[in-house]
Amino acid sequence: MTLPPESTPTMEPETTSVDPSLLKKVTDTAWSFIRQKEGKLTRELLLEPGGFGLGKVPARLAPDATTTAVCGYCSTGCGLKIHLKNGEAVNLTPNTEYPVNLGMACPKGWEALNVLNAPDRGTTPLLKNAKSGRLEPVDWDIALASFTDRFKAIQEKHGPASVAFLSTGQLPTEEMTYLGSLAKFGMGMLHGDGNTRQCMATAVVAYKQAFGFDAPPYTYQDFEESDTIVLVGSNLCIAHPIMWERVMRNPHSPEIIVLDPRMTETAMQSTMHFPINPKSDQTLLYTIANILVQNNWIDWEFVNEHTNGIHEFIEFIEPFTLERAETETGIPQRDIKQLALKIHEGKRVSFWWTMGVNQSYQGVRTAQAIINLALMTGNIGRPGTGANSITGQCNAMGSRLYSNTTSLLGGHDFTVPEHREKVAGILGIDSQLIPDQNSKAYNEIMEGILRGEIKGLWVICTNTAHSWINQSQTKDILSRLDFLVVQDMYHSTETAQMADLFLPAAGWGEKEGTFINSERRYGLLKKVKTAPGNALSDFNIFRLISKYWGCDQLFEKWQSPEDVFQTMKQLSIGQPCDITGIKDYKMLDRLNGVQWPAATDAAELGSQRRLFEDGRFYHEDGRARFLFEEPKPLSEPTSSAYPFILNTGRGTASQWHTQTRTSKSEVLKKLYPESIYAELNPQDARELGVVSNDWIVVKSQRGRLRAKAFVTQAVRPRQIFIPMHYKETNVLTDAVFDPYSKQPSYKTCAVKVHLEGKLS
Ligand SMILES: Nc1nc2c(c(=O)[nH]1)N[C@H]1C(S)=C(S)[C@@H](COP(=O)(O)OP(=O)(O)OC[C@H]3O[C@@H](n4cnc5c(=O)[nH]c(N)nc54)[C@H](O)[C@@H]3O)O[C@H]1N2
Ligand SMILES: Nc1nc2c(c(=O)[nH]1)N[C@H]1C(S)=C(S)[C@@H](COP(=O)(O)OP(=O)(O)OC[C@H]3O[C@@H](n4cnc5c(=O)[nH]c(N)nc54)[C@H](O)[C@@H]3O)O[C@H]1N2
Ligand code: SF4
Ligand SMILES: [Mo]
Repeated sequence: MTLPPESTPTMEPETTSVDPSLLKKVTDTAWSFIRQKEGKLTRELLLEPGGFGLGKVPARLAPDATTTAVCGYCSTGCGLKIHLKNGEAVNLTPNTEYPVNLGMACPKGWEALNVLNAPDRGTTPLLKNAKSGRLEPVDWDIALASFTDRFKAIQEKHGPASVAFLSTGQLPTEEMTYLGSLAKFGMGMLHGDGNTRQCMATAVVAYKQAFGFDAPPYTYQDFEESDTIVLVGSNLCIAHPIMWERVMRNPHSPEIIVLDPRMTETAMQSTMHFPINPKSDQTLLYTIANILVQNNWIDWEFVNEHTNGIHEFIEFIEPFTLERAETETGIPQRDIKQLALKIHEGKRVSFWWTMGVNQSYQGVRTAQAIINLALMTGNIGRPGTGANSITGQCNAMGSRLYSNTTSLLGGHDFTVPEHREKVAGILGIDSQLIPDQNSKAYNEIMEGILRGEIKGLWVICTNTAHSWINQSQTKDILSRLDFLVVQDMYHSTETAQMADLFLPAAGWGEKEGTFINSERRYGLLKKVKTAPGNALSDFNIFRLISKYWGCDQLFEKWQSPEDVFQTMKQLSIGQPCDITGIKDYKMLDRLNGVQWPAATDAAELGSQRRLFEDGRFYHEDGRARFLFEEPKPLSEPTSSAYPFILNTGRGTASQWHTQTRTSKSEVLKKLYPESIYAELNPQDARELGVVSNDWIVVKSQRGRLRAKAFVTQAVRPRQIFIPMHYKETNVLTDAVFDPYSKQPSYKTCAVKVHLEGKLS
């Protein structure tokens, strides 16, 4: 195996790839823990500058310099300047030239480097000792050999589909492409999904059905150009603070309308807040559509030329009267009328949605109810408009296009023979290696384990034993596996603790690749730090696995992430997400990121673009579709035994998901409550005899937790909100899914509440 080509994004490549003194030092330590395996592990492979984590300096960057990279937390995709000393990052500042964040960053971004040195970083592979049941350090050779032996043995006994993988929206796109290809084309797996199912599946399906391709249409400039901004189930101030800053820069005194059962930080700053009953959005949105129709506030020219299905939709929404809407949504009739009027009066109305919509047992149709409003008012394809799903993780969009889970690489379809032929041709592999069926979804993989059909699971860059719905069942399911491999930056995660084999991974800042942000912008991340101990970049772990598995010849072309990027370009040809106009990483860096599509020279395309300016959508007839369905009642209605509705989501701007990263920063820790808390309305608190900071007990039919009470008007009576960042939260949630997207409905289940020590 040869060294990967050097791809210095900001600086000229050095002539020698690895410093000779470094080479000696590295080999000395390296050979002491990695043995030659059938001549496969070569010295070059170990010394690869892309990041076997052993080299001290990132060889391609000058020792004292400032370079750039995009942030690795949320999907905003802010640009950062990273300052190096002796070849290692020592500090960072937000990039003032980057078109996304214009010099701003949130606390997580500012603290991004400081979570990399934590004592619980994985520095060596760990293998469970069969006798003691404890994880013990092993070298990479033993780790990779047991990975291969155990998974192969399971597949031989139970068939190839008995091993599955769960990936993520937080790896670079190139690593996702490698992983998905390795698992499905190299290792013969049929089933793989990822945490994007928990997050974006609803938006994916809603867009595919309505537009013909999974394509969020906006550019962030639209936040600044709207005169009416409608946020549905989206708490920008906390979850996307820099997008919110863009709203704050809007010079048109926009109407900011928030639909959220809670008075969130975003709702507090809005001009109109609708504290809608949980999961009644569909009714409200259909009623607004009905009002628009009744008043003939429809952009008929746009509708007639660019859409299908309006007449069926008009007929369907007739029964959605103001009376019905008031009863179901809890919003007074005059306010609903006012909302419809604002949407009509706005010249540039943009609709944005996030998890309050996606995480629902009826998410797809709710998202489409938003899309319908944008279509019928012609609010799409123009500045400041759009039916805009905001993504969550730094590379949620990358996983939607390249994780090889729900869709075949590049937004293709596993079930279409021409797509399989095309992808096989580009990869130079036999098309028979590409499965002709779709993967099981995350929940189906979990069910598969429960039924004993899936016996081996490889979890990469996600923390299932904290974030998946209904944890009591989840832990039981994971414990039934014959072999669980967890590949993570930290060995302390709830899932890693359950692993039979733990593989230590380099994280953001310790490797390179691209992320695709919410506005479809490819941004570059770089290796600015050495991974600790013997941790390796996921890219290199995948390469090693392909060698040990014996399928590395399939991926010979992919010696570096940028090689994969070049393949991704080819895969994108003819797709709506075409990126053939981006020459290489250097160009991406120079242009401050590039949005897809970029089918022609990206340097000529301008720094930002929105979709559908010509009114043409991706269905064969070029038209968008109105899609709708009768709303369903709450999946778990309240009762006298469980009288509260539990809502969950993001707590503060300083906490990230399962807290494996953000809990390692001393600065961030000062910015959020240490222990789990539950927001409770003062009226309920009085009835329960609870004051703030009392410990309360919250129970659902599935489990119980204790939390500190936080008494606040922000939640409505008989509702309670608990952030997702604490490991207990998902003990309560109910494993219910949207029928089309299979996304978990994390935001509503029935619970009871009482003061600790007091019988309920
Ligand atoms: N600080 C921080 N930022 C993050 C993340 C993080 O962990 N921490 N995670 C990132 C990720 S992956 C994601 S997906 C995004 C999520 O970003 P958001 O979706 O904005 O965050 P959530 O708090 O999950 O949910 C948003 C709102 O939905 C509301 N909601 C609940 N039920 C309903 C309903 O029935 N109708 C309506 N209209 N609203 C409802 C909740 O009250 C909540 O305020 O954030 C990203 N950004
Ligand atoms: N109740 C409730 N539950 C929810 C939600 C909710 O709103 N309510 N939201 C859901 C949503 S939208 C999401 S996106 C999920 C998120 O759920 P998870 O994906 O489980 O959350 P993270 O903490 O981001 O987990 C990422 C893991 O990857 C590791 N990691 C980070 N970088 C790297 C890397 O480069 N390589 C490797 N190998 N590992 C790395 C981290 O240490 C961490 O363990 O949670 C979902 N769960
Ligand atoms: S808003 Fe998101 S991308 Fe920007 S600095 Fe914060 S976490 Fe990073
Ligand atoms: Mo998410």
